Amino acid sequence: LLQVQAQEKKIFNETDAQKEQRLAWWTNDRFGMFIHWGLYSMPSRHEWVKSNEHITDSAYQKYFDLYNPDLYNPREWARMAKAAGMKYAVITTKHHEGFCLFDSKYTDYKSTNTPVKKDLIKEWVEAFRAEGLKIGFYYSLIDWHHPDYTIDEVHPQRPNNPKDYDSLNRGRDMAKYRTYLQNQVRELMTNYGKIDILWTDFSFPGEHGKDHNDWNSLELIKMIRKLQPGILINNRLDLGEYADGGDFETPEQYKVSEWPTRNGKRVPWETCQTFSGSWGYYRDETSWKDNKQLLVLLIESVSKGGNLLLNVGPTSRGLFDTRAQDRLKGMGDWMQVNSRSIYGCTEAPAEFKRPDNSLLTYNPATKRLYVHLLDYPLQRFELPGMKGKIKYAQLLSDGSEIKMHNTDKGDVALDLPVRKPDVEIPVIELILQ
Ligand code: JFZ
Repeated sequence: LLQVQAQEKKIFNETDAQKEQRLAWWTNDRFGMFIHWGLYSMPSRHEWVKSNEHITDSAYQKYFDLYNPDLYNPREWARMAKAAGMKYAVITTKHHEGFCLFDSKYTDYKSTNTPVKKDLIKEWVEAFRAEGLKIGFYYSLIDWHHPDYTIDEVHPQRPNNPKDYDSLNRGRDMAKYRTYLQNQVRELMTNYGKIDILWTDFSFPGEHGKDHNDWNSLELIKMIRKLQPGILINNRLDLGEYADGGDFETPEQYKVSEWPTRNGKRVPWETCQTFSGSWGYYRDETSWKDNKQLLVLLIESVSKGGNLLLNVGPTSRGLFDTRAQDRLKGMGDWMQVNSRSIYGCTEAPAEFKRPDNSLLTYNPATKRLYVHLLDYPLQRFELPGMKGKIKYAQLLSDGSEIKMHNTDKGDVALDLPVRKPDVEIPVIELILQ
């Protein structure tokens, strides 16, 4: 028992400073690419299509039999991620449908057995690493294909009448699934070199749900930490307060109102967001966000101390569809001149008041404050309470000086150019005293 406790201590009882150190690259980099890819890119109507439409295994089989992303070129994906200003990427190695994009010893339901015949993850890891991006694996705890995985409330074969769960699940054995899960995660943590992030998904406690007991989350996290000591693990293993619940929080698809806390302390967090609503490629979806909205998501996350993991759902041919490419290009055009307000930045200290229609970020290392102008004002722009605090002000877009005047009320007024700088959201860089 003592030995077990000592081991747990070694795995979990990091000091705050050690944890901060382990997360340092991630809190600096701020912006990553999420990739949801699987058989569901073929029906092209949501990665949950199997559950949403109650599709049986045999009816879903045609996608496996035909899966052939013949235009797959992960080096091209990595270049696009990098050009957009992203520093890390997380790909679905297996989503809820159960299909593995990697060559697992423990299943036949994998890409190597489809017409494409490749370990898609292996090529992906090599390509993204070669472009200098950090590597993350998404792994679905939920599995709608494995025969031992018990039918729960989100399973494609869930019953209309809750009384039928027991009879439906006769013969299914979650203990066997747990072993499968542990085996696959071990493969992912062993066969692909250094992995920077593991993104598990997800727990949904309840009578017909799944929680940490179903995954054996504690054993899983111990194994992962042993095999990949530096790795960052998200918070979807249902570990509660144990091990801080995970290395970072993952609020999804909505904007956080303020920096999330745990026991009164601010925690590292990352919001994941889609271009259009679904994560997997969805051909007919029309709810695509525009470039400005996506930039606001990034800036707003950093302004509250968080990261953005922005999702692309590649097509079944293996391409980023043109709508996704346009948006990545939009992010890249902005990041090319403005990334100084993103990398290494965080929430601004409370002494700096946020002017109307703006978002603030702050770089503690360089002591520079960034004002993002969401609605470009006409010429005069006031910074409340900033008198005596600013050494120099310039536009990030072209490095041109912005003249400053102190006002009688203790504010600083800036003389902005009448013509809006040629970027979606102009940024003022304030070099503080
Ligand atoms: C999950 C998946 O079901 C989805 O397909 C996608 O992979 C996404 C990134 O993660 O969806 C979730 C998981 C957790 C919450 C909401 C949707 N949650 O905690 O609110």
